[in-house]
Amino acid sequence: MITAGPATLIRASAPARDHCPRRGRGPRGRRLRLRPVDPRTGMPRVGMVGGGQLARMTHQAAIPLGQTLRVLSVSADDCAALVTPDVMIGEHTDLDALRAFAQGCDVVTFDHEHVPGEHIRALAAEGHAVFPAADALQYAQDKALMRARLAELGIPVPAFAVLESGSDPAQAVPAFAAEHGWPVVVKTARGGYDGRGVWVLDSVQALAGTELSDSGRLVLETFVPLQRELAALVARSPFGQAAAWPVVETFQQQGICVEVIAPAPGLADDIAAAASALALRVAADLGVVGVLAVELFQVAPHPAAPDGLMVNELAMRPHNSGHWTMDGSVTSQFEQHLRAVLDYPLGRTDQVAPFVVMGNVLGGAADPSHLDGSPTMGMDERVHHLAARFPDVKVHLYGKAFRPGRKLGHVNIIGSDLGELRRRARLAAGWLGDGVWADGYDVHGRAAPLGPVPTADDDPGDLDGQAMLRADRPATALPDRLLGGEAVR
Ligand code: AIR
Repeated sequence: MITAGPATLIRASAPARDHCPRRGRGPRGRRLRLRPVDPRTGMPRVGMVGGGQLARMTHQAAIPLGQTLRVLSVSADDCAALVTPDVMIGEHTDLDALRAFAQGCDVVTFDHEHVPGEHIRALAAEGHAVFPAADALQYAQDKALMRARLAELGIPVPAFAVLESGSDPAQAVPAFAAEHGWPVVVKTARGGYDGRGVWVLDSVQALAGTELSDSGRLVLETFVPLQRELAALVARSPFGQAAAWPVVETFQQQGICVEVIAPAPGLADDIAAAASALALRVAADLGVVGVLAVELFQVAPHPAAPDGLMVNELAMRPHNSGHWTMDGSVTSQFEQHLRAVLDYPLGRTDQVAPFVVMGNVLGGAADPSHLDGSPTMGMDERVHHLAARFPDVKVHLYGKAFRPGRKLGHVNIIGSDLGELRRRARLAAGWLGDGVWADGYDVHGRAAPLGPVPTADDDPGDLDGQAMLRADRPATALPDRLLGGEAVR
């Protein structure tokens, strides 16, 4: 394997030279099935099981590649179902629905990890190309399997124990704590995400009030004294080509990602390279095809983790830690996932600016559209005000119904002043999520701290007292203070 800087395309076991499996032979001379392309376009049709935001953004990436994305969605109102015309309504647990869905798809892939492995195996046995394959995906579906396999590969993971369903957590958790100390982190082996299915228990007493005994197989883990959380995102194709994006720092609140910084600030080059190499190794050893996100803990280096890196979670699909790539990398994770599952050569993963900050838009405590039962500040109006205040912030909304804490979208911002990028990303994401500017900024300009001073030049009808970007006054000709809130704090 040739290793290079984390932003560089990394070749795993095969070069990036042109290869076209559709024309005949695969990597080891294996004859590959001709692809049943979409007859309307002559281009591939990719099927994505699950209609959430990841499918929605994958659809966005499929369009310029000329591809058709077909989505299997449980509801016509799911985010991806709202934007793709090639949508089938069905359950991802229903094998017949999956079979009907896979017909006419060149390849089937996933927006989440909830498709049963036996269904994926059945589709593959019936001749469908499914990536990632069930043998790889099982390690992202089942934390107990993942921990055991990574430990077997010698990859650092927190000390853990598996508690089979039916065992008594009231005995096993204190026994684990006696060996490893409190707190004990308990995770459901399957099905949890975004903080769901995770308990941090600091005493025997904390066990009461949890529903551990009804939660199936459990993984018990030590509470790692981490310095920070990182994520290494890579992609791998069936041909064996692999690429790694710069390693990022991620920030969580109540188990939900709220912010991502690319690259991870202050991460030593050798540790960044070690994190990328670790993720590429996991991708190759587990036979992953598509995007793989490796969530990492950075800890003080010790003999079991000499680089100070431990694996927390794996995801084999586009991942929240890679949403920054939509505006911040030559190739977005969504495009790369499509390239990888179709066995195209992969795209470059370089960053397009020194820093990229992603802020998640999470539903606040109450829907700002209905604070008192009447529409007060709908999302459309919030986007409008955001655009006026921060024209450099890129907005990605998922078309989801409001729920407190739900991921409704994200914002990206690129540049070189990290502190300023973070400030804007946080303000923007918070504003979209709960309709409140955390710094007290007043959209009507009356009490904006350090707000812009209107000049005679300003159009009195301008939104929020700021100059609108008008045709007769092109953006480039506007003074900086009117572009992007330099003076709009
Ligand atoms: N997702 C899948 N695993 C983790 C995440 N965040 C994405 C997928 C899925 C959607 O989140 O795109 O379809 C579900 O979001 P929600 O808000 O309905 O729970």
